Amino acid sequence: MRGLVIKSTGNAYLVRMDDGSDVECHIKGNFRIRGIRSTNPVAVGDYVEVQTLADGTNWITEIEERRNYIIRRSTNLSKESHILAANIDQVALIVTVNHPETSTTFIDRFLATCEAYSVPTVLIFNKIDLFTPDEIARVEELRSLYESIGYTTLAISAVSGELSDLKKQFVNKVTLLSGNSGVGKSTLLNALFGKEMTRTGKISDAHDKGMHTTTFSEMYFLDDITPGAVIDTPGIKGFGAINMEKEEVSHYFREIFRTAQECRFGNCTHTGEPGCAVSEAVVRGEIAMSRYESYLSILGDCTETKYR
Ligand SMILES: Nc1nc2c(ncn2[C@@H]2O[C@H](COP(=O)(O)OP(=O)(O)OP(=O)(O)O)[C@@H](O)[C@H]2O)c(=O)[nH]1
Ligand SMILES: [Mg+2]
Ligand SMILES: [Zn+2]
Repeated sequence: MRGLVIKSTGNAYLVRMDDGSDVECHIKGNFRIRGIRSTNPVAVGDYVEVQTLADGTNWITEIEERRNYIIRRSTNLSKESHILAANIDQVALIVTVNHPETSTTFIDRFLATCEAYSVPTVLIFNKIDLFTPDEIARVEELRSLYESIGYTTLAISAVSGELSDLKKQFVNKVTLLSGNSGVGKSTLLNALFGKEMTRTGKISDAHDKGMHTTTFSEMYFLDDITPGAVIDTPGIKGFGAINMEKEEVSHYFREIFRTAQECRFGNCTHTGEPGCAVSEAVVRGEIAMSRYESYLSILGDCTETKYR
């Protein structure tokens, strides 16, 4: 019978079958999907075929072709990658300018990956109840930067805020919640539901970082957003961008891609070539230095992977 994977703990999967029942399933050790090398062959959001054996155990035997998915390498150099979720309508990337601080490199690497897989992304700046005026100014500065590039952004407080604008973003869509540990993904999920659906954790006093409280991915169904759903996932540290060709990287930075049309050379990598419109726009402040640095950092990974 067919079903939808709604929870993944790494070694077991919870599948909502077409008849509405939830069934715990396993996969054979040698189960692999052609062409994708990942630590998890099956992800939340996958539609699968399940067979029940005589001993009552349930096994995933097939995965339907994915409409899309988001994949990341755990570190820049690791060859193993991990599928965050499959068949999603959008990513809500939760970020915080402090407690913990999400780096712009992380944001940009994440955004570039979503561009590569053509998944729309909403940037959600959380914990605004907590911030000093300077930190609020930083939130506004980043929001206007990403809005100017063409992203939708929101500033919210998952603990004390009014979330109706946010909820509108989730209606009729399957949304993947992602971000660093401790930014408030699970807190936001609980706030959307108005009750405790999943555990949340403290920020460590010593490091001002999350403690990796959520250890599995799970899809939650909320009446108000039906037929949409929200997928809470474990916090992630680095974001090693997926394998990209050097020439391809600029395609995933919208403003760099637009500006690159004016570069003198068609194969310009925007790293010091004469007549480079991108470098000029960076100097004039029309392209943010932080974005340009993120672009260079992914470009660096490409070179590194190639010569290893
Ligand atoms: N002041 C304030 N605290 C928040 C807000 N959102 C989350 N927190 C707190 O931040 C801490 C971490 O929240 P979680 O929801 O567990 O974070 P997470 O992103 O799910 O973290 P992982 O599961 O480890 O990836 C908790 O102590 C929350 O109460 C917010 O908007 N304002
Ligand atoms: Mg969590
Ligand atoms: Zn150029």
